[in-house]
Amino acid sequence: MGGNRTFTMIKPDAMGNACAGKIIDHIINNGFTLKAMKLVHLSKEQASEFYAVHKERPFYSGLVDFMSSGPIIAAVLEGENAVESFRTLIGATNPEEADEGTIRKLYAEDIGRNAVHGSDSDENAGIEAGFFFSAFEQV
Ligand code: IDP
Ligand code: MG
Repeated sequence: MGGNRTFTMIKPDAMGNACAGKIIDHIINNGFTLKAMKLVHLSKEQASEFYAVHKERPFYSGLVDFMSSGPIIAAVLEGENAVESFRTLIGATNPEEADEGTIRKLYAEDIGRNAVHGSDSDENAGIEAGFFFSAFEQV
């Protein structure tokens, strides 16, 4: 079983659709606790750095443009087996393939504008949380 922390972002599409509050409710109602939270507008440089692992992928420049197009909410979440259980809660990357009731099924527009980010490993959860929050900002 994995660790008890993961990292999420509410992406610009969900912020612009007034869905951020509903998504935060959904996360908390499914047993996660907020350990840090911040509203930020990433620069293109910051979004490029955050998603650098995808820089060879054809969707990279569109992803960077999208993620720097408006504010996001970044948050650290605590919950049992957090990385895996949060990815189950958000659903598949492509909302057309996401299970009913998942956050992406409910709120995402398409594979590019897919409402939320969820870390894919304990290691990346720590790295991604550190991108936005210092240790003392995480309760
Ligand atoms: P994940 O967010 O479900 O972990 P990743 O494969 O890590 O998915 O991709 C990171 C983000 O890049 C996705 O959430 C999505 O916003 C975007 N993305 C991934 N694949 C595509 C694609 O084929 N077209 C457009 N955007 C994509
Ligand atoms: Mg990913």
